[in-house]
Amino acid sequence: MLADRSARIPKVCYEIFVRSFCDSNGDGIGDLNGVTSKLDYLADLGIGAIWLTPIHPSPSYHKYDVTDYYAIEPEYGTMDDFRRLLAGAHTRGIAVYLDLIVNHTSTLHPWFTEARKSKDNPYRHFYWWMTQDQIDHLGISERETSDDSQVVYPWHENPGDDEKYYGLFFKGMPDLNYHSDALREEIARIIRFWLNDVGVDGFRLDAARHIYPEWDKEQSITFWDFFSKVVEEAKPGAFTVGEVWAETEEVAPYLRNLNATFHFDLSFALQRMLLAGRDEQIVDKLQASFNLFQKYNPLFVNAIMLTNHDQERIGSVVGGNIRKIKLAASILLTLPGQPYLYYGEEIGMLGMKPDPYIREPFLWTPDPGDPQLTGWIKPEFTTLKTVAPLSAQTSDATSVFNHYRTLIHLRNTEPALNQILAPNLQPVRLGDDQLLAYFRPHVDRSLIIIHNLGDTERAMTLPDDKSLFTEVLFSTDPLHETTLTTNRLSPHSSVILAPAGNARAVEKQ
Ligand SMILES: [Ca+2]
Ligand SMILES: [Ca+2]
Repeated sequence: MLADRSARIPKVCYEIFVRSFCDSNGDGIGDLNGVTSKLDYLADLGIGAIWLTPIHPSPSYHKYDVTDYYAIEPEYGTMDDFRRLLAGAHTRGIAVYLDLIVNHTSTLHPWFTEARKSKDNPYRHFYWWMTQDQIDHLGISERETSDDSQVVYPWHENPGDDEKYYGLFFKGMPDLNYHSDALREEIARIIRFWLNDVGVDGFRLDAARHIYPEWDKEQSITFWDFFSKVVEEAKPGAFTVGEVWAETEEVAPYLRNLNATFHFDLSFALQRMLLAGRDEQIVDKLQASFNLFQKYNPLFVNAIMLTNHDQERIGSVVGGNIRKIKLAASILLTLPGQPYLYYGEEIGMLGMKPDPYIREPFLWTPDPGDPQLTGWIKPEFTTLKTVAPLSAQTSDATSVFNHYRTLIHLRNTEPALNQILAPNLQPVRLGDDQLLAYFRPHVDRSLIIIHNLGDTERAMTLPDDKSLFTEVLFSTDPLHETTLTTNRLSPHSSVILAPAGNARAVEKQ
């Protein structure tokens, strides 16, 4: 039964920041028809699902402040364009997840423009309102900053009003108040519209841990009882993946109602390990996480990523070092769970904060006048001087792109690698913290994966019970092409080993 359920869960996902991905009409802004034109590309890469950052009408460039949940942002296209995208994706076996922002709206959303008019407006209770006295009495005028919000003063003036409204992320993003049943009914309608009338496959859920404010925090977990019930009734099997940007212990309870949560602790641990060249007992930590997640949901999906649109790009984290960029991919794509690639990772895109510069245009070709190239921002990090465009990488067997592509296809075809439910992962103890080694047991064929995280060659000796794992299924180390011929592993190299007597795929370096 686990295998049946697993088969329906997309294996490798791809996050698209729509504005920066591909332009179809020459206005320099990435759009839905641009995404549709790249579905063959994504299918060839081996992608099973795409997560589109918000596509609803919004005054901001990132569109995380929605003004209409039933429409498409005109800069990105029309509802017909979206339906074509969806149909094209489904034809290719690619699921589509919509980024749904239910924590807050734009101040320009009609609910808020109504709510701010007066205390007796029917939409007033869709948001949080308090007088300064009430705020002071509860001691909630200031908050401690968190990874996902640097805001200290979350209460904002509504001119001419003695009550302030609560906006955790920004004064232009008032938080919705789910004590209102009328609001819950509106959200349920929106869910049903996208799942049933339009036909999306699931949602990526923004700010899932902030649905209720900090003083009502427990209710942020129970909110998802309501949400998942609506989803399940509307479209059984629709997928939900939540952004719970917090430590693993705080993330776990959200899995009671969400299929998946992003593993931020893992993302940061991988980044630290790549920088330090040392393992942090990550396999033991993952096993502990899985045990915890399992208590809340035996069918939990661990959504793993190197970075996303809110984090500095992995390429820049490792200083643009191509070997480390490949090593990062080798680790991500051999761990259990459902990996999410952030668009452009597969060509080694670079980017550091502020946010717009971790969301730069995808480089399709070396032509600065390429009509597909988005131009809403002048890139600072990913330029033709620093990153080889996709068209140059496809024909280069040693490129970052072909590294990703080979690994994704290996993951898609190797049951031990693509197991998502009941993650199969055990440590392989090699007694050297510069080596990261793990075992992926599977009835079809078990695999051992070994990475050298550091910049010196290391010796390795497999434990006695793993000594038959000498067939090289995949390697970035020229020392190991088809069989484990020496017990050395080159700097920043990875090998995937199968029991002797199996077929193999070897990557050129
Ligand atoms: Ca456009
Ligand atoms: Ca909230």
